[in-house]
Amino acid sequence: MEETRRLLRTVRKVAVLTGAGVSAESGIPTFRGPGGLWRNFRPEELATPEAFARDPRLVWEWYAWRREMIAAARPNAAHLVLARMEEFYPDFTLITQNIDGLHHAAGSRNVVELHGNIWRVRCLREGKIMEHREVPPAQIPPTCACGGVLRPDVVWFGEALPEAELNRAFAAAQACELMLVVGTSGVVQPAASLPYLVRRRGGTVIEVNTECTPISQIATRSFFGPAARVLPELWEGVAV
Ligand code: BJW
Repeated sequence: MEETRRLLRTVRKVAVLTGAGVSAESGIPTFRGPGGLWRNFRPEELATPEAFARDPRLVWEWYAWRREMIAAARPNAAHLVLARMEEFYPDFTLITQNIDGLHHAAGSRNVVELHGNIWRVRCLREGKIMEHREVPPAQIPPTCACGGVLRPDVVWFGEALPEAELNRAFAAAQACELMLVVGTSGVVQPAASLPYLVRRRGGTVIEVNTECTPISQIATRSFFGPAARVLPELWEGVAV
């Protein structure tokens, strides 16, 4: 751990990739693994455009349930340390697959939300994107002023990621000296390819996860334990 702290003290360009595990200790279930969201729901029934076309009500009920959990959640020690890191490094990009907005709530600013945000909706008729914070939504599925059906502004399987965010994520992976990969199973593309890109360029990849993942095979170092404990430990004494 001391060696990694030394590295964290010397590098200047840092990227972070987070997944559901970073919010686990805020009480938000992960997708895969024990208690994961996919254990009780089939992704193809809920997180695809086809599922939404077939049964928008069912999909919205799932998102309404998740909104309730997220609305009650607060950033944990892992989110807070990542926000402090941003103040320390001259070049810092936080790439997240999470849609819960907890990195912003913790004070992070340069955040790339690869899979969208649960507090935004998109009108299926006009394509307009707007903030929508009703918990629970007054109407399910909610509708736009134009009469179109609103969908959560998140990225489902088979859908393209938002171009600007994807470009920012690849640019950060291309430029960073070190990437911290926190709480992701590393199986969903294209996000999972970012640490591989860093390693191919000769950069350092530090993983924090409760379990071994495919990224552990290529990581320079993996620290196994809950992010809200491991990240503050790693950061101890770095920014003095
Ligand atoms: C802790 C912890 C603690 C627990 N501390 N750690 C190449 C090969 C094969 C397939 C594909 C491919 N390229 C694309 C695909 C298809 C697909 C894909 O990747 N499928 C794989 C599953 C096989 N990808 C897509 O479809 C993507 N789109 C795409 O590629 O489009 C191409 C295209 C181009 C042009 C036109 C059209 C199309 C889109 C992917 C969208 C993913 N969407 C979701 C839902 C988002 C909305 C929502 O939240 O409802 O995103 S799925 C879900 O998985 C969610 C997550 O962001 C994502 C990643 O999950 P994550 O964050 O890693 O969570 P978990 O649960 O998997 O892992 C948690 C980890 O934390 C575990 O490791 C735990 O151990 C750990 N942990 N507690 C630290 N306290």
